[in-house]
Amino acid sequence: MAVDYSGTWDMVSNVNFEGYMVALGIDFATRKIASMLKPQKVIEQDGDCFTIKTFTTFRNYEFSFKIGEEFKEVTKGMDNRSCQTVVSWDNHKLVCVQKGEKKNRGWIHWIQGDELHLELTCEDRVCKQIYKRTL
Ligand code: VL7
Repeated sequence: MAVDYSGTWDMVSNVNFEGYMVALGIDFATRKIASMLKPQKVIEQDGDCFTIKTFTTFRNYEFSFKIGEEFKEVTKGMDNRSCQTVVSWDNHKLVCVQKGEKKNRGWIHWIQGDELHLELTCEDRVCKQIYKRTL
């Protein structure tokens, strides 16, 4: 395995999370709370099988997938929509497409040095987050 995402990662930067949440239709009050959060990601990777847990003091989200297998994802605790979701490798990047009511929805993860990068897209909004490994 050329790249291993496993580990515990703490958010260090979050650009345009507001725009991403607006695109998802998240209400004002929830956006104000969510914008203050510093999520922690716990990723378990076994070959092509992943579990990504996103923890905050407000809400948590857990999501498991196998590369190339499309399944129904319900974004519970976020915008509570159903998507047909599939994650693929693009070289060492993890590319997720979330087909559903929202156009152009998905995310990309990659590792750069000791950083985990995440780009979240919905419609014309892109949020860019960076995480560092917990020491
Ligand atoms: C993306 C949340 C905003 C509602 C709560 C905010 C709590 C934490 O898609 C994500 O991760 C992928 C890639 O790592 C794996 O599932 C999580 C979080 C964006 C969208 C919606 C605000 C309310 C957020 C659970």
